[in-house]
Amino acid sequence: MTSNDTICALATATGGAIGIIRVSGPQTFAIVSALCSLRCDAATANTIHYTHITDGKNLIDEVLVSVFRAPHSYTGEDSVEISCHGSSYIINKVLELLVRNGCRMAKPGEYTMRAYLNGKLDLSQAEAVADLIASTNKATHDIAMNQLRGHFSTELATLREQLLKLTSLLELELDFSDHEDLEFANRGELLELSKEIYNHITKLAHSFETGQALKQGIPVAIVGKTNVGKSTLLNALLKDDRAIVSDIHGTTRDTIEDTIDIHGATFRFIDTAGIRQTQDTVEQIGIGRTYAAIDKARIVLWIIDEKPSNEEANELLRRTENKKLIVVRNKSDKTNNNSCNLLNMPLVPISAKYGTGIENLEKAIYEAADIPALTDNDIIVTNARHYDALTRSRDCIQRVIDGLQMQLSGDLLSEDLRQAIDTLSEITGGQITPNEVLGNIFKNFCVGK
Ligand SMILES: Nc1nc2c(ncn2[C@@H]2O[C@H](COP(=O)(O)OP(=O)(O)O)[C@@H](O)[C@H]2O)c(=O)[nH]1
Ligand SMILES: [Mg+2]
Repeated sequence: MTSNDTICALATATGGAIGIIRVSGPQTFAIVSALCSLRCDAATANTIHYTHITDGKNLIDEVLVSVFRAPHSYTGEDSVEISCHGSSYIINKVLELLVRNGCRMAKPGEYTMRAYLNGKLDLSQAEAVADLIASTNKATHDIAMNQLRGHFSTELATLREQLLKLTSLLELELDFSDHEDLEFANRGELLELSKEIYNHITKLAHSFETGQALKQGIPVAIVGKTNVGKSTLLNALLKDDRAIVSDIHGTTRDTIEDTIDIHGATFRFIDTAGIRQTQDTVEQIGIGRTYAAIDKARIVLWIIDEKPSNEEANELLRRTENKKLIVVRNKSDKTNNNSCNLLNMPLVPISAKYGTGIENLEKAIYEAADIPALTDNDIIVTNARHYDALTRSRDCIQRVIDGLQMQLSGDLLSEDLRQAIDTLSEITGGQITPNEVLGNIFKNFCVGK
């Protein structure tokens, strides 16, 4: 599936020392050769050549031209990368000359889209390219790299094989449908296999929550009474004076958010208004936001500076029922009473003001996040499109399971099975993907990728 037009775009960010212009498509070699003395079509694949770009009269730049031949290039087409000096004048001039000689300016993600259409990558790998470029820490980098290297695709292929096996067992059952004994003998096996597939897809779908959290920063709410040192802790974690610290109760009235990396994962800390009874309406709104922050958080740091009252403890435990709760005992410089019998929970002692115990706390936060060790084979779903396809496919399998349990006939079940397979195939683009879907995927890429 080759494209007719030859495209060009700047692939590097502007303002650098060099700019790399990518050209790809059937006329690449002819067009680039028209701008310089290099005969691209005669050049060996994967070689770099020093040459001059001219507009016919004037020398524009001394450049390096890398030559890639179809199908052994990123796009699978004949391609060239021109490394020129990073001047915006030079870059625009070279692009202008390329267009004048027959190129078209590339649309966002068009190189990767061509790579996909030429079978160099599947759709989930193509999306991983964008994730890799956008990755800002080790965790998001590792996930994108795993996906780019095809680990997710392999996992999906395994699921597809299991689904096909299920289909063939069902067909076998249909073939023998006259023999009632045989039909019942197979149903147990079918049900077993269906449940296995269901659990496998569920596990993948569940990883999306972690994937989202890692992408956006795992939300951590810092809560507690007024003046226990929440804002001081936020500043200590950020190593910056982000929040106002004072000994006046109710200083923090709104939530303040910022992110930091701990052991390669991004955490989004939310400092909140201290919880207390108050007549101040603005502060009351702030306390309302504190509760909202707890709801959104995955991890809650409950800061105490003395033994909390039963009332405070019950309220907090109630509100953090399905969260990871870390009880932080602040102001350890003032007193070293670090036990808290009332809670019967382990405490992390710190002094936010003097920065002691912060590393321990960071360790506890990282552990509470329960980030799976991203070894080579771990799959974490980060893409909403993939998550959507997984849940739809799982619904189909659920119908198969229900059908099997209700002794529905095989032809009814195989319809749901087929749909489950097709839905999973959407992720890698194994089925023909409509242009509209492709357009939506690649429009978020940068130009030149
Ligand atoms: N001695 C001591 N004082 C602290 C510590 N952390 C915070 N404080 C003080 O406690 C007061 C309230 O701190 P702040 O961070 O504004 O509390 P918040 O209301 O929970 O945000 C300020 O005077 C801080 O300097 C600490 O670890 N040790
Ligand atoms: Mg505060």
